[in-house]
Amino acid sequence: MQTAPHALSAAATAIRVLTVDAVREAGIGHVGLPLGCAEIGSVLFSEFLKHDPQDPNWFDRDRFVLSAGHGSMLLYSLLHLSGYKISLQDLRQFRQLGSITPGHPEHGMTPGVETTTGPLGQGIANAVGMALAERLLAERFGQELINHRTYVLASDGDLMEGVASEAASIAGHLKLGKLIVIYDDNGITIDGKTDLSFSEDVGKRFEAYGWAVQRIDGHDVQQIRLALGNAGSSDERPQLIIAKTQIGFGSPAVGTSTAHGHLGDAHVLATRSALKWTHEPFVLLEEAYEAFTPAKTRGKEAHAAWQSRKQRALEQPELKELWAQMVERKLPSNLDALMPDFTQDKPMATRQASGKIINALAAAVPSLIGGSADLAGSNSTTIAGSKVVSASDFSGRNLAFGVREHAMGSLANGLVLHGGIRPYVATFLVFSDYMRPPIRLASLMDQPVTYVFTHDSIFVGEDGPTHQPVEHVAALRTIPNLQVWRPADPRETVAAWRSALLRTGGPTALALTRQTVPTIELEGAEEKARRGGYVVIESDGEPELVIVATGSEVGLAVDAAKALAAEGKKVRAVSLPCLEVFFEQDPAYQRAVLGEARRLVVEAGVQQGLAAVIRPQDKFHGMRGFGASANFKKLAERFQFTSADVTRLARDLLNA
Ligand SMILES: Cc1ncc(C[n+]2csc(CCOP(=O)(O)OP(=O)(O)O)c2C)c(N)n1
Ligand SMILES: [Mg+2]
Repeated sequence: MQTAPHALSAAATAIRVLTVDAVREAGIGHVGLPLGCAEIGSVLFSEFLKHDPQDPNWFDRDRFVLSAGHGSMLLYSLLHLSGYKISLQDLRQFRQLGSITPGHPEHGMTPGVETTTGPLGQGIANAVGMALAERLLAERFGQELINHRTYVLASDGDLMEGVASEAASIAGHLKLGKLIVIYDDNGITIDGKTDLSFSEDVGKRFEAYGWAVQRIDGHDVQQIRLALGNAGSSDERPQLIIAKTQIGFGSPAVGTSTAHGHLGDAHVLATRSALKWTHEPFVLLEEAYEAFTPAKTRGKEAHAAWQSRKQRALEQPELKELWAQMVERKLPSNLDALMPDFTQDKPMATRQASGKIINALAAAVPSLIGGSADLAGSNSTTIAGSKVVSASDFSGRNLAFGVREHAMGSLANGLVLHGGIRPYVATFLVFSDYMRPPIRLASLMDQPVTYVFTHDSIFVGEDGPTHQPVEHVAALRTIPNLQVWRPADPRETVAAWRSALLRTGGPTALALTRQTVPTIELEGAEEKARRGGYVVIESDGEPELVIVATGSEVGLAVDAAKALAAEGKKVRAVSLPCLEVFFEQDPAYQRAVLGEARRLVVEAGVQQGLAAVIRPQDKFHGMRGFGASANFKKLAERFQFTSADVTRLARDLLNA
């Protein structure tokens, strides 16, 4: 249904005045995109977007992602006009402390904001994850329950970023036909015209990825309407609508990079007068709201119809259970019983243990869907007996991301934000840097993504220093709200996976070994590891020295403690698989584990991440530079990570 022309035009004007007034009130912000995309936003929200502003979490709503998060006033204005719980007062509070209208859209802060955007390229890549989630769930629950589109508004900067290319390439490959990206092709970025640095034919590029491409004038409502209608008429390929717009439309700075940010007072006044707007700031006409009234009614009806379809469908007990497990995130009550019992197994690499855990849980945790950036075998991430997801078959649970770590991380955010899926994604730990931006965003958005990072130290071996992480565990530990586990053996790996699955408020990174590690011989090691740190070997009496280690170095600490005990020394060995969890324990427990004696802290990585347990009187033994290309046993000798080395270092410290 078409919105009446006068109402559409009133809506576009309302977006423009709200934007210039809110940015002026804040003294900072971005007007260019909202002024340039006011028609696009109005047509999309009033005529196409399937949503129910009364329930921003309706599961089968269309998703809208403003990938160019700096244009947040466009989104806030549209949400306000559409009837979400964002008042004019909230808009007046744009960018103020504690407001629900922060500088860039933030997930969880504003009703209707699907994901946190601002770092360019992330939003469009998140949207690919959301569109993929839709297909995966539609396959499982049927089109009656899952059938929605994912819309994106992306800018020049978004499409310059490499992650957008990676994500668009996957979207084309998987033929995610319900993904519709509108490209705000205004030819301007902060430094000036895009021809300074950007001259490819974006349309041809996306056509080459397998997308359908349309080109329109982004200020012509009829063209916008036709293009969105076309895009929605076929689900065969993802859709790109290249909309030529004028940044800062209506302001004296139109078409220039000056319009990207905020305008001076004179420009604000000139813009208001060009729009023939004489009302006080934050006063709107009824006509502007009128444009969105039919969409509200449609959304409400569609939502109610969906509710009754859902009720009927979930009368089937299996579907009801699947809905609870996937959409409502219900975990099996016997999670611990499902975990593999490694007590009788021969020693193995922790990546191998992780693979066994994933497979042991797969049947009971259907939301667990994931994969690797072309290293599924090495990362042990494949769910046996399940297919690789492809354009023609979304029933599988193994996602082949190709060699695209950055997009993999961003897609994982889209998958988890969409709901219904507990994604895990994998690569070598050394390449975690390639996906650091989405890891940071998952942490910021409190989203439970699990990262399976294998080959976690120099003991990768012959692939050499390019493949040997030394600073990565430390670097991951710097990200707030990310829990980093470096388990020492299979049972600690169980504790790590258990923690990742039970976590609802943030992501978990698992740093897993390539090489076989000795099994910790301790009753109840898994339960103890759940606290993030525990005593593996207690000394006979008050310890004179405590050896603290993580991951593959715990075995060395154990050997050293035993060897020194034989010499009559009192040495305790402590395993610290997850610092973040350990430091959540009560202080008395932390003190009891770490003790007062001097510490030798051992981890085959750089020192920074362990600073919290290293006091001036303690000693760190780890890596001070990069590794080398050799067999891992030779590397252990070269970098002094043998049991004899750790025993000697401990003895030195005892005698110092
Ligand atoms: C990854 C990343 N790099 C840099 C920035 C800073 N930044 C914000 S907007 C922008 C470019 C603006 O150009 P465009 O994306 O075309 O938006 P427009 O000015 O047209 O609104 C840049 C570099 C950012 N937000 N994210
Ligand atoms: Mg631009």
